[in-house]
Amino acid sequence: MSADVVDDGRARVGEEPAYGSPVVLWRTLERLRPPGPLFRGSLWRSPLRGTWLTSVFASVLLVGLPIVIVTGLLSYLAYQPQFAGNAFPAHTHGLRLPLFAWPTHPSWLYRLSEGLHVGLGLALIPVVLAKLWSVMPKLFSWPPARSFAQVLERLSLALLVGSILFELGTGVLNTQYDYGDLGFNFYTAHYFGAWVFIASFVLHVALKFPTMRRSLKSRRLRDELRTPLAETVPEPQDVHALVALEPAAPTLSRRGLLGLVGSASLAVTAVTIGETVGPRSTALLSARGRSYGSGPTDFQVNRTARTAQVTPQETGSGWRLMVVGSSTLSLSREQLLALPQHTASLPIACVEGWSTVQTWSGVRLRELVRMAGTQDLQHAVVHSLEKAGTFARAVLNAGQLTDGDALLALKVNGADLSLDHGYPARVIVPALPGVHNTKWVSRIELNGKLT
Ligand SMILES: Nc1nc2c(c(=O)[nH]1)N[C@H]1C(S)=C(S)[C@@H](COP(=O)(O)O)O[C@H]1N2
Ligand SMILES: [Mo]
Repeated sequence: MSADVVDDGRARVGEEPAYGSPVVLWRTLERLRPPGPLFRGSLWRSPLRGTWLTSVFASVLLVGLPIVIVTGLLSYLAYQPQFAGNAFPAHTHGLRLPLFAWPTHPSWLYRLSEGLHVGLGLALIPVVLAKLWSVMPKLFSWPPARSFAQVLERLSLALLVGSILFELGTGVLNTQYDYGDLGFNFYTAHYFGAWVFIASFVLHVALKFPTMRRSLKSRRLRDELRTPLAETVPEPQDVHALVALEPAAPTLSRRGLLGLVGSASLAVTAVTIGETVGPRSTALLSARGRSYGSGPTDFQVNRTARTAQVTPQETGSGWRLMVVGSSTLSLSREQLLALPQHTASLPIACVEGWSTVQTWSGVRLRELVRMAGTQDLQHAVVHSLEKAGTFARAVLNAGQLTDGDALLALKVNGADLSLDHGYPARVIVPALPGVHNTKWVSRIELNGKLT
């Protein structure tokens, strides 16, 4: 039996099913074809669909998606899930990567990796959609499978398509909702979805890579980019059953389609990149395109003091910072300001992709560690005045506590922190994910209890 039957889902009644497969089963399926044109392949008439076109989109994703995957896993590692309660999936069960102490150098490490994760993830959405469009007819091929091997292949495709859409969907929601309640834990969902995606992606690449390579060699991109609409003809029929059986006349050239998808990617980037580099006002698609007044404290605020239910009473003259080590310190803001001050230009890089570099001044965390004293510093649990909320506490590793630029910041850009930016004091540590730069700090427990 020829290979074209195996991979072609379209009607070929009368041909023999794959050798060794339970003939009756596939035959029966064949007869159960739903009525209407959808499952007959005649509805899909774009003359542009074909293995080469799909392979072009595939090659872009083959380069881009691994970067999104690796930076996503880096984000997981940066959250330091070895410290229980660090705002990351408490329930990752066996799905843990080898964990290590997340470094503090270079200070832009998390800014770059998370900016790439979110920025590239968004820019690839048009390419993912284009590739799904290009293989649409396969979704409606009938019978859905002609062998058990094909059943498995199609199941893995369902997982692949389902998980990429799920990851893109949850990712976009998280960038748009300021950690609003999505009705589920974003971290857990995105993390487990990622593993389903990674597994099905690796399998898919392993199965399809030879086809993609062969197909990319079958036409020259340069020639396609020179072919106008008038000369646009369908790709030759092949075993992959993507080329329309009854192609319509082209209304768009292949270069037109590639240009459209490429422009869509560039457009997404153009209206989001401002949240990381460039003027923030250009970040039209970003939930952080707004302004926070003028002056030194005019930069992004996700969670305001009001939302966090932190009141001016709690942050007023009665506020004290407790540092619990071998001894327990209680320090007023004046006492903190009287300690040696250090200034550093450091980013806040949010998991949502936005970042901003500001000039922070305050007391070095290691100075506080020295003053309170501790034996064998492993970590510190930082508590906020905020009572509820995922980020009311964070755990820092020893390197993050002893880095010379790691601060309990009291000022930003020469001015007192604003209440929304964490007044009276907040944590700012180089290369630390935004979430762990705790605002409205009330207590720092050296080697404190992890829960
Ligand atoms: N107490 C407290 N600290 C917090 C947060 C918070 O919700 N509560 N948000 C964190 C997050 S997610 C980021 S990105 C940074 C900057 O957040 P902001 O934009 O709300 O200032 O502060 C972090 N510190
Ligand atoms: Mo964040």
